[in-house]
Amino acid sequence: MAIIEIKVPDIGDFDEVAVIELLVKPGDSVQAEQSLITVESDKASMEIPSSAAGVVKELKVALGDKVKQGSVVLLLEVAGEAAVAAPAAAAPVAASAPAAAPVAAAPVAVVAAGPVEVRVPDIGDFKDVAVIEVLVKPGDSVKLEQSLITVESDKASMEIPSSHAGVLKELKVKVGDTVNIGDLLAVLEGAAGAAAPVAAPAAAAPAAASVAVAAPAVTPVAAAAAVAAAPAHNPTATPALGLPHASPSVRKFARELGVPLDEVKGSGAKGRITEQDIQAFTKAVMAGSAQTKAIAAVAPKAAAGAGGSELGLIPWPKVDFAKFGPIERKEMGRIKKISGANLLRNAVMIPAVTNFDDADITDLEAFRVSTNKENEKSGVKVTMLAFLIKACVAALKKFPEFNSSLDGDALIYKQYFHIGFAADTPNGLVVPVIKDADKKGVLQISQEMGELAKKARDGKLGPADMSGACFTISSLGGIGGRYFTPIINAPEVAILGVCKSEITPKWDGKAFQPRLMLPLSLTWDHRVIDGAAAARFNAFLGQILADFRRVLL
Ligand code: CAO
Repeated sequence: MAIIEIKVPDIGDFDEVAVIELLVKPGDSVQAEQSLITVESDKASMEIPSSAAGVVKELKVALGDKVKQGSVVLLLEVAGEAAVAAPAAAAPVAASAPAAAPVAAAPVAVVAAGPVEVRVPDIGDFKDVAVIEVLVKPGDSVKLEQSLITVESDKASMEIPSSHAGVLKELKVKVGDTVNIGDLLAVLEGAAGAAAPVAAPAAAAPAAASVAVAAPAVTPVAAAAAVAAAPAHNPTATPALGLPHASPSVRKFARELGVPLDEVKGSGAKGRITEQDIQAFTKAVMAGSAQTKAIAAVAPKAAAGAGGSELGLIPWPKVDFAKFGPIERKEMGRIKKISGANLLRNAVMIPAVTNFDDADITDLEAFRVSTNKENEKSGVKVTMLAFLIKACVAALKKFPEFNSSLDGDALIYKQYFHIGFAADTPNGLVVPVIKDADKKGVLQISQEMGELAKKARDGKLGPADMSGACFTISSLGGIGGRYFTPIINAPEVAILGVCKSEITPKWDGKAFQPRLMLPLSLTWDHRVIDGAAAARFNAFLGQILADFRRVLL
């Protein structure tokens, strides 16, 4: 047995960084490379790993301490002589995060007349890091060093800054992609007035400019920007960027449990979310009935296609598909994983029933078409969905239990009317929310929906855009189909699905008339609502859609 000092390795140009999290305590057994502490500068956070395996004897740092390269983190009791030599071997591991600093750093812009490619700079030992946030969109004016995307490994999150200033012409990555050094991120139209190049290679090879120019000119400021402005650790940036304030390991832990970080309240310094907060959140979700506990425990695993035994079910079938033909395995994107776990919980936990009905929208559609003709120049297109939102608000007012949520044995009746709408995006399903739809006109709702749907497609929706809904509408009307059984978006108690309207012959007492009929599929939570109320809700909705003047009554 021997006692060795575990020190902060080379962390690039970070001079003094604050210890913001202690991940181990005396008596803990740690593995080589296991993270010991999290440190944070104003631009980045990173975990400092152990260079050897052993048992923690004594912590030499406390929360809030400032450390730099060489500072002793803790004393570790290691087995045998071999382990004593380990500290030297630790450097490559620990150096992985800061290795990005020297190369990615240059605050030097190239004057570029034509398009300039911005590529992923040297990000050290990080391979195949996931893009978890896209911070700019085509048309944006980008400043030199402005962060373009956030990437995340299991040890660190970092923002990748732009190597040039200019107008963003094209984004080459999206949320869920994985990137490596040299990958093309964006194409910029070079801005006049950018600083002159200091390195010959940049001028010679614009495509490689971000990396080539960067290397020679390292400054501490630039290094920090390049290594990783982890917005999760910058309280002022957090709300704007919509990324929760938590370390990479905590975020990984939350992902493993299927916990939506943006719903967790941080109890750490500066509102930081800790592992304990995730545990407490999970416990709170599970605190309901025994059934709730079982399902909360199984949902994330089952969503991943594993397990099943926790509910007393037979195991998920395991098939070697390659035996039957060629296959390709692709990891599911982040949004799909998160929504999958939520959908499964909602499908399993809610005793849901779906009522089908049809609404006559012949006159409403004619009104919508003529309104759009009149408003052609305004650029705002009135959509059927906007009318549906308004009609649903009227129905929610008439049937308040549809605007409630279960809270144990009580019902919370909401006196506000925020309506979510499902939006199909390249990364999966998201549900942006029109706030206070009761106070807005159909034109304003149409305009906001257009903006939110665009934000959704660009992967730019923040938690605020997606929270607070009372009721959700899922419209497949632009695509097709007749009816479907949407899954309730808990803790809401109902969801309306609409499909493609169709001219249908309707008997008016004397003759068949061609009427435009909109198929409605209303799914409701039978713990809160009963079948008669659901039939009345649909019938009322039908009356309003048939004659929209009733909305005023
Ligand atoms: N019946 C007939 N036509 C309809 C219709 C309906 N119920 N609803 C929309 N349309 C028409 C529109 O009028 C439009 O036609 P024009 O371009 O000729 O005017 C066309 O279909 C396309 O509409 P849209 O789908 O782009 O617009 P929207 O306002 O209806 O919907 C949005 C916007 C964001 C909800 C939609 O794009 C979307 O993502 N839908 C998918 C939602 C989804 O995936 N739900 C499933 C959830 S469960 O997995």
